[in-house]
Parts: sequence; structure tokens; C-alpha cells
Amino acid sequence: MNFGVISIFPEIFLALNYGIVGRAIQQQLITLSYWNPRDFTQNKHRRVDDRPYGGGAGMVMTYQPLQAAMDAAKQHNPLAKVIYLSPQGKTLTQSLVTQLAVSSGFILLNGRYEGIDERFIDNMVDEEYSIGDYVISGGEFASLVFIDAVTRCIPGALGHEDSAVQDSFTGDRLDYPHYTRPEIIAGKSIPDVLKQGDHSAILRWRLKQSLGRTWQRRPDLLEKQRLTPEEKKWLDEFIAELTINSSTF
Ligand code: 9D3
Repeated sequence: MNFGVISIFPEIFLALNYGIVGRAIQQQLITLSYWNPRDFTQNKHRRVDDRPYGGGAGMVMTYQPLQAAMDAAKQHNPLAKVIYLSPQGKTLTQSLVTQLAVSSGFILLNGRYEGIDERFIDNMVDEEYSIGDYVISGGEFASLVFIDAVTRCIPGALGHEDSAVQDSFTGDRLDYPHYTRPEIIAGKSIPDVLKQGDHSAILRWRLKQSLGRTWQRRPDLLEKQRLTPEEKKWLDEFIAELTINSSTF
């Protein structure tokens, strides 16, 4: 899969050379190509922005350098879907990411300043995505999130220990607690079940913790799913144990 990146700050994407995405690049599961609008300017000062019609604070990215960068990116990958990362986009979810991961490639358009001339968005953009309801300074960090999340869905991108099967839960259920050595830290031990070597008991404990924590911290996620009778039993047990513990102490 190829990610074409249109950005005036391509150095930000050096972060992709680390970890799982870094390995995916080395394995040639993904390729990245960069198109800097500043390299496509036709004005003496290499300006990529101008003042907004109607006035107000901030600047707007101009059409010409973006279009020239886009033409180059499209020539490189004509089948790519053009994605604009913007606060006005549909919020990215794991379900969307999984669907997008079957595409052959993307051109990621990154805005800076107050945004991009709307006519460019109308003419060139296939889909617009936000990464959540908070303000960041431009599209680049959102693009990093997009590339990381999509790359993880490509077969072969995750190592054996970090299997895609475990990720299949993400998005609708919170993870169970994790522990490693040493066995005691600041007087705190670890749950006995994790030391007893009963693997089906461990799986049940993890499922129960996962359901319990989702119920406590993200009830909105549980409301969207139907639990099996088995899962309902583990959640009821988790809740019952909370009641016991809070009346004991
Ligand atoms: C007048 C209000 N503006 C500044 C506070 C609006 C504004 C313009 C440009 C807010 C953010 C940005 C830059 N953000 C992005 O390009 C962006 C983004 C985000 O801010 N939040 C969540 N997802 C994304 S994707 C791209």
C-alpha cells in the first residue's frame, strides 16, 4: 500500500520510521511518498498561504501549489483515494480503519493555518476525516495516526506476539490489566490466577476484566453490543465482586 503525503512539513513523518510502521516500511508492506506544496509554488517567495476573503484571523492555503502537488501525487498513484484530515471530517473509528485497509493506496492532504481553499476540497477530496473532537495544529499528526492505524491492519504488519486476532476486539471492548516481573511492587502483588498456570481460567479472568472495565469506564461501548449469556455472567460476577469489596472495606 502506498501513502502519498501532501504536506509543507514532511519531516514530521520521520516518526513513521519506528516500531511497527517502521518494520512495515522495511518489509515493503507500505511505501510513503512526499509532495511538498512549497516545492510547487510559482511565486518568488514560495508562499503557500494567503489572507482569507471576508477577513478574520489566520491564513488559508492557496489552490495553485496544492493542485500542482496533487497532480504529481496522482501521477505517482492514479488509483489512490484522496483523504483530507480536518476537524470537519467524520471521526475515524477502528471499524472505518479496518474497511479502509483494503484500499490500494491513499493521498493524504494535510492542512496548516486555518485550512485549505474550499474549492480545492470540493474538486479533489474523496473523504474527509477527523481524529477526534480536540484541536491540533494541522493535519500532519492526524495523518500519522491514520497511517499507523491502517498499516496495523495489513496482513504481516504485526509480529507473531502482537497478533491481529487480539486487535479484532479493539474498538468495542477495553483491554484487561497486564502485569510483568517483579512479582511484588511497592507491596502490591498480582492476581493469583495469573500465576497458577490454568490457561482457561486465565482466559476467563481476562474476559471478565475486559467486560468489567468497559462497563466501568466506557458504558457507551457496551450499550452498542450484545453480550452472550456467558459474557453477561462474567460481567455480573465482576459487578457482584465490586459490591462485596466495597462493603468489606
Ligand atoms: C477558528 C478555529 N480554528 C482554530 C482553533 C479552527 C481550526 C483550524 C485548523 C482548528 C484546527 C485546525 C488544524 N487541525 C487539523 O488540521 C486537524 C484536526 C484537528 O484539529 N482535530 C482533530 N482531527 C484533525 S484532522 C486535522
